Amino acid sequence: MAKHVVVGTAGHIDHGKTSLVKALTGIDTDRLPEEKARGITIDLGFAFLEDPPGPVIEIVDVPGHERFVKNMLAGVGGIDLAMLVVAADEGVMPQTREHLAICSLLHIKRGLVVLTKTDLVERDWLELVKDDVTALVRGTFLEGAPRLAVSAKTGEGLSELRAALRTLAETVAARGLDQLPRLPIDRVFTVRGFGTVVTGTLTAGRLAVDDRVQVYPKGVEAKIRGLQTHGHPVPEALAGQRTAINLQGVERAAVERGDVVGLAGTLVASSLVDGTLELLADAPRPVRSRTRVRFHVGTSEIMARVLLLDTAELEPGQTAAARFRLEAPLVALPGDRFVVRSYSPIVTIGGGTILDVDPPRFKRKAPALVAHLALLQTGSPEVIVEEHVRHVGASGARLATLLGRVPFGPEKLRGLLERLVAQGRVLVVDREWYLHPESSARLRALALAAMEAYHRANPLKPGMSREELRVRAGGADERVFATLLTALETEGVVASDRDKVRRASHQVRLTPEQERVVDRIEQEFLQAAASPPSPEEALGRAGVSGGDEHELFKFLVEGRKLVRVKESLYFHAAALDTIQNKVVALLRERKEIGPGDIKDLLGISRKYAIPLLEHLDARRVTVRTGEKRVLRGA
Ligand SMILES: Nc1nc2c(ncn2[C@@H]2O[C@H](COP(=O)(O)OP(=O)(O)O)[C@@H](O)[C@H]2O)c(=O)[nH]1
Ligand SMILES: [Mg+2]
Repeated sequence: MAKHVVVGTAGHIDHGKTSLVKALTGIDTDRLPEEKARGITIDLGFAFLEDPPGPVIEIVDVPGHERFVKNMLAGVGGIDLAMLVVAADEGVMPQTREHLAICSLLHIKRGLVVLTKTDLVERDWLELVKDDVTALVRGTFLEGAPRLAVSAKTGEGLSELRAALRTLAETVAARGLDQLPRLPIDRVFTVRGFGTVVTGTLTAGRLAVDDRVQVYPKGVEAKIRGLQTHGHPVPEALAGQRTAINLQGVERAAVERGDVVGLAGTLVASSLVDGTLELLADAPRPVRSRTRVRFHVGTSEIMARVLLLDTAELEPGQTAAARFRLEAPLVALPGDRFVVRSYSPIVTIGGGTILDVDPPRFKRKAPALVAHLALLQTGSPEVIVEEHVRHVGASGARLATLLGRVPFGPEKLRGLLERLVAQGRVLVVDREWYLHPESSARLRALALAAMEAYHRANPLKPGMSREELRVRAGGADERVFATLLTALETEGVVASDRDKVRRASHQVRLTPEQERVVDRIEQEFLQAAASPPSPEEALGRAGVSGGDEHELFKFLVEGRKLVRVKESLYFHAAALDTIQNKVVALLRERKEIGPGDIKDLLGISRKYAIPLLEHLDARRVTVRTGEKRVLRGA
């Protein structure tokens, strides 16, 4: 497939951008009736140049009017090359500077400068304007870039411009496909018979027909019914292509410019993002914390308050760590560049790089936050991933969750996690689920402390329930907690018995007096066999008062010496086994028995006979048929 390169125009109003695009491509990008009537560009326009086998050059024509810089920003977010247009008769003007600053802030790497309307000026004048432009682009990404003089009216210089664009387009590196696909929406419309269509530049990854997608930040779910790139239906769109998506299952009204199409369940909508803030050297005034700004990322514009993290005031030309509290949710990924404009007057004052889209909610802990951001900004890819796993804490992080928070695609992230696991810097909870060793150590300390506290408070209990321990250890995720317990058992630190766990070193120790009481109670039940005493009676005969809530009675039940058959009715475990054997033997002989047979067999009253039969039913030894019992499975 031919390479696609997106070129964005930039420059002051009336400098001939739209005329130039039309002269180059034959396409009039001013489509709106109002644009036609007023002769100015209000919103974005789209055109393309196809010259096989050369790259397909897609052009986004932006408005130059200062009132529509917002639309210009939505258009240049995804471009590869900037074409800065300066009218030879007017020279450098305010939006020439502002658009250049915006392209620089967005880290657009390459482009060219076009001096238009050369038919209107003399040679000498053109030379003066060229000098101005040289001074303007000095120190920017356009320093040393190709510079062409053209006239859209006479056609002079157009073929040279086409050739220059083509040469430049050849140098644009293909975008990475190992990234979460994202398409910041710049237009939404309906096509009769097809429904909702959105367009934008696919900034990363690939999207295919039938993909399940979501429109973020609202999370509206949809399926891709069709895809087009510059007018042709395609089965798949790749990073860098201007793409139209026909969305199935979405109302036109549910989607707007600024929203982002991504695969279902991949992106994060956040009202808080952290990053760097670079104030332009010619920003009109310093920025203080709580300053209200317009935050532009992708095709969206969202109001936000700046919180400076390591300085009280940011001077023009300086850079600082900043948190942005957004007035509506934003969808971005770390590494995205953004532009900031002042609330009033509306001028571009700076921009920066997003470092964290799901930042820790630290309060008054700016130094820790600044250190965290410094790691995300300058750390190696491994350090960045480790830092994110550290920050999710005891719940651990799943690969799918991490993907929406790191500047790496799925393949790269998998590789990084594998390396971190091999180095012991990240632990595995389960498939594609990770935990930081610090979180594991913290959870381990909490769990051991909770167990010790429990043993101190309940010296006669052999152990505590796993669930109670999990809750007392801070309510860690069940899977994370189970992994920890397994590790502790393997190490021999913790022992478990069915759903009860204890410190391996824990032993129930009775005083001589307690031992005497326990022995006596046990003897009472053993001797009484099939006609056991009530708990109160047994305790009374051992010289203590109380019922089955007494700690020594519970000790016998938990130690499974005594078995509860129904409320207030306990049997000694050995006695129950004997009873069961006798009943089974009788059933083998008679095939079926009733309560009367049990009474005779064991010499007991109905008070015991009925609960015992029900207990044997519950133990799945017998089955009831009418008033009779038969052996289960017989
Ligand atoms: N003489 C001359 N006029 C031009 C040329 N290019 C554009 N214009 C005129 O300049 C005005 C503004 O052009 P337009 O393309 O709308 O500028 P934009 O606002 O930068 O898009 C229009 O009246 C055009 O006809 C040119 O190369 N020569
Ligand atoms: Mg225009």
